[in-house]
Amino acid sequence: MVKYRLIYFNLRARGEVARQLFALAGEPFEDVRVEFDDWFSIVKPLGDMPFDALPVLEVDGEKIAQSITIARFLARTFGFAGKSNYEQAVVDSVADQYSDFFPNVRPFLLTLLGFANHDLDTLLVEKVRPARDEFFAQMTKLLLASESGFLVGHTVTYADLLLAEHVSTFKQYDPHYVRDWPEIQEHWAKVRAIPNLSKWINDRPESVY
Ligand SMILES: N[C@@H](CCC(=O)N[C@@H](CS)C(=O)NCC(=O)O)C(=O)O
Repeated sequence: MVKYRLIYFNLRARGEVARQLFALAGEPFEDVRVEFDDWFSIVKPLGDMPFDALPVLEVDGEKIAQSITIARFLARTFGFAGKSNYEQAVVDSVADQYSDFFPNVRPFLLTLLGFANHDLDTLLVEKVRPARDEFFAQMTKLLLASESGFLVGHTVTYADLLLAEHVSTFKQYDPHYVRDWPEIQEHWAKVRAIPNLSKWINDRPESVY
């Protein structure tokens, strides 16, 4: 049996989609959560992590870095990456689109964690919401064309997890975040209702985001 260790911080952030893929697949994994102090004083100086950042996934001791690459690897391994070669490409394109969108919300998230010092309300109005509108319009187009209610094809993929997890994070701080986006709200509810996932969400450790 393959031994998986996911090494990250006690955050959902860039580690959560990988954890959710394990939950969806019902696959055991070691959920290693490094304290920030230990990361900076002990783990990072060792130089053992491929690009000196987390998350890192160990597969029988072999390391993989980059959160989207980890998610894609697990999704392909467990069957949540799209059913055909074409579907896989579309799923990957959604993940890339999410990566293009993410820098717009990153300062907000860094401020929440205390690693930056911006005014959250200003960021929400001037940066996050305009970027959200563009990204949600793109995702809504996919959902309106979908027969299943998932972004691509007929089953849940890691692209659905990326979108739903983003929505969860920002609903916490902006209760009306999806008010004007009914398809995104419906998609979020559909993804979160998947039994293995909703069990994980209920049982997982608490974290800021
Ligand atoms: N593009 C990378 C970014 C990795 C990254 O920036 N990780 C942050 C936490 S979310 C980190 O390890 N920060 C601590 C450091 O850089 O020392 C990914 O998606 O995995």
